[in-house]
Amino acid sequence: MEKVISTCIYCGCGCGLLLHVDGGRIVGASPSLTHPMSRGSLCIKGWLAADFVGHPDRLRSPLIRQGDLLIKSTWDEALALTAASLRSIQKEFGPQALGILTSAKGTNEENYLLMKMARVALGTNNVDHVARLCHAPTVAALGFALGSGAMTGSISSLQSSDAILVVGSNTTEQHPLVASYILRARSRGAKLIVVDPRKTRLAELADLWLSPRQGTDVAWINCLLNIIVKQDLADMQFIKERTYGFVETLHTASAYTAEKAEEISGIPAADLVKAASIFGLAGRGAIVYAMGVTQHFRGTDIVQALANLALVTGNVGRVGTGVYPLRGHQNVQGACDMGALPNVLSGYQQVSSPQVRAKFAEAWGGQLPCEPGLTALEMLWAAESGSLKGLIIVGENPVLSYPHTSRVQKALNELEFLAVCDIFPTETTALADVVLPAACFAEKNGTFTSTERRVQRIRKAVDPPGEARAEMEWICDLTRRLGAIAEYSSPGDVMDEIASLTPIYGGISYERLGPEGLQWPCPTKDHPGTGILHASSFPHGRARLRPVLYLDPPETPDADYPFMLTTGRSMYHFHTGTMTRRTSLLDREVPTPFVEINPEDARLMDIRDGTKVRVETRRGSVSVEARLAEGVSKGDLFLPFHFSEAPANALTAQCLDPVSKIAELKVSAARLKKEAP
Ligand SMILES: Nc1nc2c(c(=O)[nH]1)N[C@H]1C(S)=C(S)[C@@H](COP(=O)(O)OP(=O)(O)OC[C@H]3O[C@@H](n4cnc5c(=O)[nH]c(N)nc54)[C@H](O)[C@@H]3O)O[C@H]1N2
Ligand SMILES: Nc1nc2c(c(=O)[nH]1)N[C@H]1C(S)=C(S)[C@@H](COP(=O)(O)OP(=O)(O)OC[C@H]3O[C@@H](n4cnc5c(=O)[nH]c(N)nc54)[C@H](O)[C@@H]3O)O[C@H]1N2
Ligand code: SF4
Ligand SMILES: [Mo]
Repeated sequence: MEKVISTCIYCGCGCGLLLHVDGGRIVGASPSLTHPMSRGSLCIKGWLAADFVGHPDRLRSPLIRQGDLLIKSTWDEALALTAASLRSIQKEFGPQALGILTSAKGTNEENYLLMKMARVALGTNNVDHVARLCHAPTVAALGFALGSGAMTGSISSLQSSDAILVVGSNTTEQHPLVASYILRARSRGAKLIVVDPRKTRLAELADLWLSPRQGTDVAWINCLLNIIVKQDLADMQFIKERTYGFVETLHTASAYTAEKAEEISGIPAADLVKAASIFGLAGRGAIVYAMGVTQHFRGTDIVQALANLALVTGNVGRVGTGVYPLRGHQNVQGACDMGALPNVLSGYQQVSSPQVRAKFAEAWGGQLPCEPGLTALEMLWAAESGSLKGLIIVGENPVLSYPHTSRVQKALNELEFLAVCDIFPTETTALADVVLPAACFAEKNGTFTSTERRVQRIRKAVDPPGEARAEMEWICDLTRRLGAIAEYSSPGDVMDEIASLTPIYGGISYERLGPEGLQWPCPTKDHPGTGILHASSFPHGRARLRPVLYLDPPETPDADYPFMLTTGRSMYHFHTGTMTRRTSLLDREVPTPFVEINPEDARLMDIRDGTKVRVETRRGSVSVEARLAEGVSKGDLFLPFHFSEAPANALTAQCLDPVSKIAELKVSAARLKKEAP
């Protein structure tokens, strides 16, 4: 049996794993003992990461729509039709009528080639991906505050913290290996504060659990900052030497007394004082956060508030300190790094800069559009209104994963041409004119960049099924059919080009990427990579504090819709379930959709575990089983979005954060009805 060293396909932890191959077939996965972060551990999804690879549902040949049916075709027919359709739209309506949604499941090389295709072959900056619904507020707020949207430390650095503040992250279930480092710090004596409306497993293990009302985080974060400064626990030297904006920020935060913050967030004032003193007194404090922070209509402000808190306490740039946005998909960090975003090229180089455009134009041989493009949801709105006509979707399932399902379906149906590339048939491939079958992570070469900025290789262990191909082949083929240049001999060759154009990846090459990978910034071929950012300075000199005000969420419970609905995840499934619902051991754990409800609320409505209920919002309704959960606060409901038979996004709205354009996915007013048995 052969063991091929690779990287896990699920979450941003980026664990190292070995794929076991026997007779040309994949038979299992096990942890890499030498991986610098995961060190011989994997969570349940990692152990089972190879299970879906040989599943009989895999897409095996390109498909072309004929009426209601998707009919088997050759690659040449599918790509010829795609190229002809895109070219005719481009000719009639201009390049802004086209767009690409790339994949956080794809490799760096694939994301780079897709954003290049958008820019030089289609002539548009309309390129984006699910980071828009995930950490777009982080990219915006930390980019502004710290000069880089990435995690400032390394995951292992967390074990040296004295106090860890975990906000809106169900870490043990969604980033299990990060949780193991937090718990290691905890067992060393570090103080753990968890802020989540739900009592998560980590909250149960915390020194202090704060349970805010959904969407009120700015109030308590400002309050902590205020108390810390008033109690003389701020790092005045750090503030003076390394930041701007302290006076204005403190001025705004001073309005958030413990009493005021209690009134807004529901967190008892005494607990806020306790949290401020734990975090303020810690020599090395770290802030870890995820979707409970970002997926709000003012997500950018909440991230900024957390950055303010880290800076005022001097907790950036040293081991055990830092701001830790937990990136979700295994390569969402990389997809952003590669410039699969409408306003930047690879390495966050602005498309609006003439110098940047000239550099890429020279390397690529073509002109680049200068106007920033549309974000993911804006592309769908443009499709709905008829100004976007042609779209390529690679490795995303927006019909289930984007908010307001009926509107997403309508928008995709309005398109003149839709091509979708996936490894499985999905709710989104079902709407396509052309479906392209992809090789999965075990069937191709490339790199993923984990949440700690670690660039790591994946390696081909087995052949893809049927006619399925690594994306690189068809992306280059289509780019050429559209009249641009795309000649590469291998993914390593693409990485060499990325390195030559992208300063933070400048020293990265396949030759250098051993089992440990390399953490960017890695600017030169002899640079060892960077574990901790901002040790002595920030990319723009000093960090920027910015005052943020609390605003009520767009929808709050009322007499018609008395519950506060939040959506999220379970440990056993990944997003829209395309892979985990085809992994029998995972599907066995959570086979059906459910909504979590506080037992007391359930009792009042005569609802028991397993009672069929209908959850309704102003957008739509779904039918699920109730699950009584002590951890869910009274008046709240928690609904995972993994299930096509009860799509959570039928209920969510498309209310966007004005800066990052993320949607409010964590707060909707809802009502609950018992269904007839
Ligand atoms: N098993 C599994 N792991 C995954 C994924 C998966 O689908 N399944 N997805 C990956 C991806 S892409 C991502 S982005 C991450 C997401 O990882 P997480 O962000 O940890 O997951 P979520 O369940 O979306 O929400 C996190 C928590 O936010 C809390 N929350 C909701 N509203 C608020 C609020 O207003 N304030 C605060 N403070 N908390 C709030 C919820 O109660 C929930 O416990 O997980 C990654 N890992
Ligand atoms: N209500 C609600 N909605 C949410 C969220 C929430 O918390 N609540 N969270 C949001 C967040 S944080 C995220 S990240 C998104 C996730 O949204 P998506 O990324 O759209 O969800 P996935 O189901 O992970 O879709 C990935 C697709 O890639 C395919 N795939 C896997 N490997 C490959 C490959 O190698 N090549 C290709 N071409 N395809 C591949 C999979 O089969 C799957 O169809 O959902 C967002 N939507
Ligand atoms: S923690 Fe994340 S990367 Fe590690 S094995 Fe689990 S799903 Fe994979
Ligand atoms: Mo995500």
